[in-house]
Amino acid sequence: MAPATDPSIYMIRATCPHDCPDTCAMLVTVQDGKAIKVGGDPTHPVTQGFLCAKVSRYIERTYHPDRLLYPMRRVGLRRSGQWERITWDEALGEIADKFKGIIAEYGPQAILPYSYSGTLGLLNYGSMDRRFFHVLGASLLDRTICATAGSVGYKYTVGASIGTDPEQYANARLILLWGTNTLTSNPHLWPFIKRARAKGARVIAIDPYRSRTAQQCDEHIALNVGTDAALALGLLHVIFADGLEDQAYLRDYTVGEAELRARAAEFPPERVAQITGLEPERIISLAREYATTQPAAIRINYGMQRHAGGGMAVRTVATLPAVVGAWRHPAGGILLSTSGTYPLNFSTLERPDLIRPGTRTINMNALGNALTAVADPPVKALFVYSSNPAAVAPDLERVHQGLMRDDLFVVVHEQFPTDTAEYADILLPATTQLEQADIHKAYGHLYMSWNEPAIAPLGESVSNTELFRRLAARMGLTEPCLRDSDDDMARQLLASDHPALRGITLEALKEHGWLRLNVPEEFAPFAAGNFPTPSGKCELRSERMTADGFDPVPAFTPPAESLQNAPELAAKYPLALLTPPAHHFLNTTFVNVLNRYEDGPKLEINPVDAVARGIANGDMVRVFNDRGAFQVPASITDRAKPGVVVAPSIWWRKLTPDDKGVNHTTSQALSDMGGGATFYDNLVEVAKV
Ligand SMILES: Nc1nc2c(c(=O)[nH]1)N[C@H]1C(S)=C(S)[C@@H](COP(=O)(O)OP(=O)(O)OC[C@H]3O[C@@H](n4cnc5c(=O)[nH]c(N)nc54)[C@H](O)[C@@H]3O)O[C@H]1N2
Ligand SMILES: Nc1nc2c(c(=O)[nH]1)N[C@H]1C(S)=C(S)[C@@H](COP(=O)(O)OP(=O)(O)OC[C@H]3O[C@@H](n4cnc5c(=O)[nH]c(N)nc54)[C@H](O)[C@@H]3O)O[C@H]1N2
Ligand SMILES: [Mo]
Repeated sequence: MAPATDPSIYMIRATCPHDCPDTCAMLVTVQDGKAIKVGGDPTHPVTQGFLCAKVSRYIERTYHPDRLLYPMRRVGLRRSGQWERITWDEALGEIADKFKGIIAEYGPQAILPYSYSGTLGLLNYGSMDRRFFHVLGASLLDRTICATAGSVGYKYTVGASIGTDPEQYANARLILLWGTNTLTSNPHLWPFIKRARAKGARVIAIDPYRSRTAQQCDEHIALNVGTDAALALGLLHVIFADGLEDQAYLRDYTVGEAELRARAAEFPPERVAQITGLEPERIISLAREYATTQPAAIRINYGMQRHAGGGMAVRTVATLPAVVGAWRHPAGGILLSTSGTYPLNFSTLERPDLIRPGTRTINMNALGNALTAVADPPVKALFVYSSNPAAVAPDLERVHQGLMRDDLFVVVHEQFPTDTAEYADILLPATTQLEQADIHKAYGHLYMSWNEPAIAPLGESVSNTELFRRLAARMGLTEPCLRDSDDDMARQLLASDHPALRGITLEALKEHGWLRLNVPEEFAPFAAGNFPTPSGKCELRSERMTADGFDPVPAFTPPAESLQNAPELAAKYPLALLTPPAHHFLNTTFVNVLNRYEDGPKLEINPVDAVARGIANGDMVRVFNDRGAFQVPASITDRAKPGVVVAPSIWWRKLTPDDKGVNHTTSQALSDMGGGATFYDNLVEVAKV
């Protein structure tokens, strides 16, 4: 960009890398080689000139005194915090030697990469690392910790992660924020919701917890945890019973109407009221309001799918817009994620063709088992980057046992001394977004963007792509794609004849910073059918589901840990624990930098449940089940309804009272679809310490 009047001050176009639907376009002011300010790009239609409460403090994070700046080798006992600084040459040499030894003795599958969403930049999220581990022959990691249950469920109904353009929410007349805390986890959608409201739209939150978002809505429907599919079937029951469905849309653009009608008939309001804990009258009135207010837009996100029945819940809720014909309108329909709108060339980026046939896959949610119970071969080396599994993975007691194994070689590539970094044998310094190049798509809008490095890497930190280029060279791997530059890989990713990418070249992105996909301004993807399903229609009945062993018709699956499915467990552990993100944290990112804005780890508990246990506000409580326990102060509030306790998350263990986290109680059990995590399907008991 053009320099400002003082030539030592200039602005760089960057992109927020964090795991959030908003993927903001940022402007970074640099003076004498130092970043001094970050702001939201005022010209970007979704960023609209503001950054969230976290990323607006990105300068503080970048230059934080705790940044890891040099490679280090563990010298004391694991977790003793004793390190010695080593050179990159020594670090790479030691990793290469260890890997070669493990491969010789156990084969390459004894090496497990573990990464997730420290950055969503497409190069640093997954490119050179994937190529490196594929060529090596390492075990594959199934990256299922966040979104797979919902994505798979949504695809059965709609065909791909394509939905309502978030900018169109401004024109909706009714908005259901269903299992999503928009103000915290998707804040750049809120201005569009506010515009809709200014024009008279009503906004309803459907969430067991009175979240920050639910507090701001016109109405909050506090259903029981994990009962969304039952509510959706109840709404469908009323819609069909009252004849409020869009018959032409159903006839022309769906398959399975008869089966869906039959299923919905099994869910009269009285039954649904029992399951969801809502009044039958409210179920009836919500159904009528939804079916008769057009355009009606539903925003789901990933909250409702962190349950055993999460895939089916999303699949079921996603049938609603077709039944009432909401897809006819650009501002109607449903949005889970816009990911599927981007026709990017991921196979040239990640090179799955380099995977050796028969290579095993390890589900990242089962890390605890993988490190303690898997043989043939056992995991002998764990390489963690862009993730903090010692805090974010479920069943942390098992994860801890695994990470403490003397015979496990642990490498961690990090920006900060996280809980996971403490287990490392070799700790490598990672650049932040201001120090690395990347290319971005979004999962909550329709723009691509470029991230130009604003400053030189601090200390000796390197990006993920550079790390794996260096390691590949050091290990003597000769596959040519292991030498590609970041620009090479960005070009490979964009190489596509698809009309949506027309004009979106690396050069154009570097020049303009961000560009909208070539989709219509008034994007209404399914106004006239064209669902990317096998039938080309919205699949109310799905043959693919039958083939995959599921009920082909929308259904309600109660939580695995519920009175209905596990009465003995529910008697022992009667409280459902939810652990959604705290406002100033991004999973565990920012926790060390911004915890002063949160009032400490805590457990929100309803007065009814607190009194029954003799717990007063501020008392230290122990939250526990058979998997583990953690201690936090109790915060008595009716934001958590009776039977539900809420621990805003995810605190660094080292900042909690007992070095334990919420995930000491969560389970490695997987969701019905996609091998997803079940963080919110978690029964506990609470006692005063
Ligand atoms: N500030 C901030 N923003 C973030 C994140 C963050 O950590 N911090 N994380 C990012 C990531 S990785 C993701 S995946 C997204 C997640 O963002 P969201 O999809 O919004 O998901 P969660 O915050 O997990 O949960 C949202 C809400 O779902 C509710 N919920 C839990 N169980 C149920 C249920 O059974 N039914 C219903 N209807 N609601 C339920 C919770 O009470 C919570 O208020 O946000 C992203 N944005
Ligand atoms: N109980 C409970 N557990 C949960 C959730 C929940 O709601 N409740 N949410 C789940 C969800 S939705 C998700 S997505 C996962 C998220 O889990 P993770 O993907 O592990 O996300 P973070 O905790 O943010 O940790 C990312 C780490 O990557 C580092 N990092 C950032 N950028 C880079 C980079 O460019 N290179 C390298 N090498 N490192 C980098 C950051 O410093 C940070 O420590 O957690 C899951 N765990
Ligand atoms: Mo996530």
